[in-house]
Amino acid sequence: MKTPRKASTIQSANLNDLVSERGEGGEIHQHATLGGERLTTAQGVVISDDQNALQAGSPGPVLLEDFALREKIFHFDHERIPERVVHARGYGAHGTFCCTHPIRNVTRAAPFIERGKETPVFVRFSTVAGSKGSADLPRDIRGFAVKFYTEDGNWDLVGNNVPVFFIQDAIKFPDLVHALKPEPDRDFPQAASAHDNFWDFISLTPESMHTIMWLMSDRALPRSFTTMEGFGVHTFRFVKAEGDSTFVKFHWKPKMGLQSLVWDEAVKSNGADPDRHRRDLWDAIDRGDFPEWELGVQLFDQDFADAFAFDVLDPTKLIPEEDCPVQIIGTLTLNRSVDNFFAETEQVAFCTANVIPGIDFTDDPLLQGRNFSYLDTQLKRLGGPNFTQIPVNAPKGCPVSHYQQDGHMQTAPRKGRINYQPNGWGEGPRPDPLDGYVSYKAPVTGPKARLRPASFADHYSQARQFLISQTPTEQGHIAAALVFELSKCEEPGIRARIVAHLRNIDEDLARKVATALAVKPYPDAAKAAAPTQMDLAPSPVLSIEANPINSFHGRVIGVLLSDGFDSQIVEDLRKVVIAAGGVIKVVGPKIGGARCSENTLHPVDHRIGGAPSALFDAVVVIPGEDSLITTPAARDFVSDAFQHCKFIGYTDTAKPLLDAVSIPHDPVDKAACDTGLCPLSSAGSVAAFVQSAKSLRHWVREGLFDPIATTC
Ligand code: HDE
Repeated sequence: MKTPRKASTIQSANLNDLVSERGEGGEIHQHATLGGERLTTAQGVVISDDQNALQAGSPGPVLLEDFALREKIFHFDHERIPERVVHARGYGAHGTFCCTHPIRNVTRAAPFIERGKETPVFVRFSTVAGSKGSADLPRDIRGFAVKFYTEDGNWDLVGNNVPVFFIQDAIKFPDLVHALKPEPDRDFPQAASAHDNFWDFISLTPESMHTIMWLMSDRALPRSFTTMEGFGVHTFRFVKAEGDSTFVKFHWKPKMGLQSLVWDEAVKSNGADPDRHRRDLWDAIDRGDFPEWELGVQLFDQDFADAFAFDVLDPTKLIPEEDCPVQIIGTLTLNRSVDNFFAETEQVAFCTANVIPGIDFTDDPLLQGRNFSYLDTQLKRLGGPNFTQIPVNAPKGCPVSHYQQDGHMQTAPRKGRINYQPNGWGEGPRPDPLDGYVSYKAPVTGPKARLRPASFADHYSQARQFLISQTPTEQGHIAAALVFELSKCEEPGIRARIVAHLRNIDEDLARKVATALAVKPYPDAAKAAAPTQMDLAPSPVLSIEANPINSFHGRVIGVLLSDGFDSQIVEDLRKVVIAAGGVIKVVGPKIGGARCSENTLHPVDHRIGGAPSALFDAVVVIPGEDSLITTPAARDFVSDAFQHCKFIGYTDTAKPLLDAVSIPHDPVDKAACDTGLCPLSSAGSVAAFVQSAKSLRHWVREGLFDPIATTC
């Protein structure tokens, strides 16, 4: 655990730094006091005054020769670079990958050959659709890109938080992204798939149905970066020094377990804290609670691939863990936030083609297209071919030696006369045929043609398998999400076409959606290139709810209180929550603090109204003299927590507020928490509350609300 970063304080000396004085003619001179670090131009010339432009007369025309003004504004004018065309909104951190179970028997890849070996990494999480300034919690897939700085060069595992993708061939990607992004005439909706163009494209792209099930599921509303899985998506190859190859699929598994928000909560969270995910990661690293993921691999050979029900090169398919177990091989720890967002998170340049000896590609057509795209996009975004010299992109721990030269922003020119090879000067780097990167000798046969393999034809079976692997609650969320999204489409034909696809996945789901959207007549099932396999077994690991984690680590409890509150309860709660690795945030009427029943002033983290319960994993309600029943934001706080199925701890003093919003609380003597509503009166009851709150949601309560009715 590291010592938490000290909040930066504004030194009072700095406040007095700028001195305003009257000159002889009455003019105002603003200048800095002497001492401390000196301000310079980018050329290193010390600046005497950066508050007043150089003018002829006072006031008078500003002179062209004012190089300090010209340089400052020139640089400001060029501060923006093109944002990423997808995954524009992202957040990164540094960390370490530690190998826990070496797999030398399948790969020579440097990070995986020795137990305890540490490889530095940089990770960037992102949303796909929204622009750089969009909110953190739209319904969307998340990027999970990891750059490993190995001694054999940089390896980028550029994955997502879902294991499958919308399309099977890279040539469709620009259309998919155009359809998803804001519509070109009106430039809305921002960061949302709920619009005609997206669903029109999807309704005409049956191969996307599996990923659509994931996008409509709770996976698309992660509680934080630290509670999502990551997947390499494609099948890659591990290669041994001797050249033998094993297929591999990569999985990141969060140590905090999987956790997601419900839709209404995500919407409110976006309003209350659009930076929720980045703040959560920053805060966790800042308090020394370093987020961790395990890296797992599914390893299989050609025989497995041949026998598997789907093509392992089809990126719209996953391999169920039940069919091919995930072997854990190491741990990723994020332990250092960036020093500068732009320099690191914005300029980091990932590329699927960045591989190291021991890792190779397969013929997955999407992966092949990506290998082309990423280098190309970096050239546009970063303005030249030398972006590999930017520190966050530069290899660490291995020499870089080549004859590439010149170009924009060259900062690492080769010394001397030799800039080519072979050369007879006996100088400069040479290829190493023994230890250099050798591509796996995959045989290539077949005609040159624009063909989709017949083995990619089944578009519905795994969509169905995902659906039936979800709990009834989660299935309800998928139906509600489909209804919400399609209700935002203006063209009724699009809704009907989607229902036609749903009929190939699950008749119940199709009916529910069609009924809620009044799709009439009920459409025939879409014509399928391959019939749905109805007998695929559910894969329980695909459910979030079915795989709870018995821990409160990293979770946040929001405590709603008012003056005169019972400080003993807060004290007891703090002890239990901190011992469980969680965090408490106090929400009170005034940010200046709240007085307890003993009249002591206690700190308050958020003002009521500034922090709705959507921001917390569980809540405690302990008003004092003011019952808060006439405070609308306090009423929303508890009624939202109830509707979002959160665990609610409350004291007797909270009963009027619960009554005011019709929350049927329990009598105090009832066994704690069996309805997710937990009376608090003692240290024991507080401990029982936190123990119950580990299960995060009291989903049974959702039965009181019809998610479809509330979303359409
Ligand atoms: Fe990307 N993708 N992608 N993608 N992708 C980009 O590269 C692309 C795909 C993913 O944090 C771009 O640097 C094509 C699948 C992540 O900087 C671009 C295709 C998966 C990130 C690009 C795909 C991803 C990107 C935009 C279809 C999951 C963010 C900016 C063939 C396995 C990386 C950039 C970061 C970014 C192209 C499909 C993940 C345009 C052509 C599948 C996590 O090059």
